[in-house]
Amino acid sequence: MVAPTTLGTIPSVPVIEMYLRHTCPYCVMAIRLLSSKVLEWTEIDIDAEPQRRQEMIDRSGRYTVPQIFVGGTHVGGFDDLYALESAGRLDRLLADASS
Ligand SMILES: N[C@@H](CCC(=O)N[C@@H](CS)C(=O)NCC(=O)O)C(=O)O
Repeated sequence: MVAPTTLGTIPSVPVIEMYLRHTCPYCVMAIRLLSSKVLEWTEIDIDAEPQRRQEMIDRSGRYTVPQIFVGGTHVGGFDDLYALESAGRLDRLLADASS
C-alpha cells in the first residue's frame, strides 16, 4: 500500500533580478548579501548580454551595476541594498515580495 502523502506548503520565493557584471566588486557584495537571505535570483549579465544594459538603464534610470529589482520594484545598487539591511528593512521587503 502506498502511504498517503500530504501536499506541503511550497516555499515562496521573492522574484529578484540583478543586472550585473561578474567582475564588479559591488555586484559580488550584493550577491553575498542576497545569498545570506534567499536561495535564488535571476542574474542578468550585461557583459554576456550587452543589449540588456539599455534595458537596465530604462528600468532603473541608472548606469552602474548592480541594479537590483525585488518583486519588480527597483531597489537600487549595492549601497541601497545594504542600507535596507542596516535599517532592518530588507527581510520585510523580501517577505512582502514573496508569492
Ligand atoms: N554605489 C554603487 C556603485 C556601483 C559601481 O560603481 N559600479 C561600477 C562597477 S563595480 C560601475 O557600474 N561602473 C560603470 C560601468 O561598469 O559601466 C553601488 O553600490 O551599487
